Amino acid sequence: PLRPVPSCGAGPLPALPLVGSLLQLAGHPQLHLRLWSLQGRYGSLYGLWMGSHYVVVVNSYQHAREVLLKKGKAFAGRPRTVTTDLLSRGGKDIAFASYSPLWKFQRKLVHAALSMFGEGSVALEKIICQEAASLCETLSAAQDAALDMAPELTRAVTNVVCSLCFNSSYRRGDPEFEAMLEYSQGIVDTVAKESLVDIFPWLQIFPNKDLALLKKCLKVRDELLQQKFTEHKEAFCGDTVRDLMDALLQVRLSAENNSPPAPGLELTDDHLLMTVGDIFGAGVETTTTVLKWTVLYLLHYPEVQRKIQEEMDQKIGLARHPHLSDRPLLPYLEATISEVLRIRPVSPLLIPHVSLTDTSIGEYAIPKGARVIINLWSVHHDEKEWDKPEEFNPGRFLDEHGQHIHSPSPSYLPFGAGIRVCLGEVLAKMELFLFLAWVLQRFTLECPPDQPLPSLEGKFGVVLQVQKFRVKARLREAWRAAS
Ligand code: HEM
Ligand code: PLO
Repeated sequence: PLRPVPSCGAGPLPALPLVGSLLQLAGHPQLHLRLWSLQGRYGSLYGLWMGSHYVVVVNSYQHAREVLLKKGKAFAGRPRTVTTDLLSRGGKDIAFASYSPLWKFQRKLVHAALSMFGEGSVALEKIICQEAASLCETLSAAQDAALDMAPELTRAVTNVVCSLCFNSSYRRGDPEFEAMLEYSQGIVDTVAKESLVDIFPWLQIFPNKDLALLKKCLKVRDELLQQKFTEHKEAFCGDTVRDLMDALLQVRLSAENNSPPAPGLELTDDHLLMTVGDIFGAGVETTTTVLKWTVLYLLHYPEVQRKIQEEMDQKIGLARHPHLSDRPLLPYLEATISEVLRIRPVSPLLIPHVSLTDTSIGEYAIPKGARVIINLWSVHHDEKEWDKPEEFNPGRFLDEHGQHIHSPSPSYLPFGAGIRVCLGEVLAKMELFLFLAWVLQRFTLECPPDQPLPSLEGKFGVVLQVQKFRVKARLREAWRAAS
């Protein structure tokens, strides 16, 4: 039923159009598509009630920019939900923690650590290339078989974040890695099952099998994190900082040696563990998902794959491996990655934001405490902004000479923007570029014969997942001849 919008001190602004009944969302597994299609009836900005929560849905980039950039601080909160509270021990991480001085401090620390170990560091490039080489070896060994690439892609990506977070890596078949694969899938399947908005808050009262699975998976994750933490504490001497965990330990040590931290600024063990857990979880699930989507699109669009390979043959050749410094030489590959991030955004509703004060979006009043969903799917599929948005066309990101990449529309925010912008953008782009360049230099990826092309429909959840599919990785003739 219709309910009034909560009163708001933002002045004489009109209240938003209100979606009359939640039934309009029911039974639709793809929440982003449902919220997208409701625009037809309610306009691009509308409100709805989910249980006791007033939720505002933003479907246009003008409003998205207003929320994320222009009024970023007013909208920098996060909602608390049953599942994310379990995942983050009540918001002691970064992604699911609401705005606070401690959250700001955690972000700053991670940002500094990522700049130190990651972004642009020769050591990190070496690690990514090592993993890419190992991935190529596995593909070679599986020559012509119909292979599920997912576990190998995940292992490659996991080893990169593992080395950043814990200075360690996994071999094939490592039981700890297998356990991690299983728990992480369980978490992805259950966290925010009905979207991060927790449409069904009664989950708390009636624990069901999803909640039980989430708790079981978190137990395994927590044991793993705790073990890494203990090992690091024992080995840490304060001089050498090997990884993110050491960096956080060092901050705490120097805080202990100086004056006690200001109230509310104390980094507890929980904060430390949840922060690393976030980077590890985000680092693995997001980048792997994009790699899977890219491979899937290359199966559907062999001409795009051919063009990437032609560009590589011309600019790099086959006598050496691709380097990070080759990025400006391979605009078509970069454009392909950009197009995948547009057409299948990893996080189609971002993570919900919360207004921290009475404020406004466009000409509408937004009360303090409203949950704000930015529908990135709508922003990336807006017909007013994109020519044939349903079409996969990397060329749209290239200038007329095909030499430089640029976005043809400002309606493009794959990593969000503003105060809550993704912390891993630089790292993710390094990995995507290098892994894809290495694989496509050597292999042509094809749909196994006699099998239909796998579906391009995603499965909505905390990330937009790809359904399982198999690939034939054929060693390129040119590569065979050259080596
Ligand atoms: C948040 C996208 C990779 C760490 C986000 C958000 C998006 C996003 C859309 C939410 C922004 C918002 O709520 O306004 C992506 C995409 C990735 C990627 C498309 C890969 C292509 C990574 C990686 C890491 C990472 C590799 C870790 C190193 C985070 C963290 C947040 C976040 C910690 C929470 C930030 C906050 O709430 O303050 N990401 N991400 N992401 N991402 Fe990423
Ligand atoms: C993925 C499963 C892991 O086991 C735990 C985890 C931690 C951080 C989450 C990530 C999951 C999913 C993707 C998220 C990330 C924080 C930021 C990122 C939500 C649940 C995005 C894309 O917003």
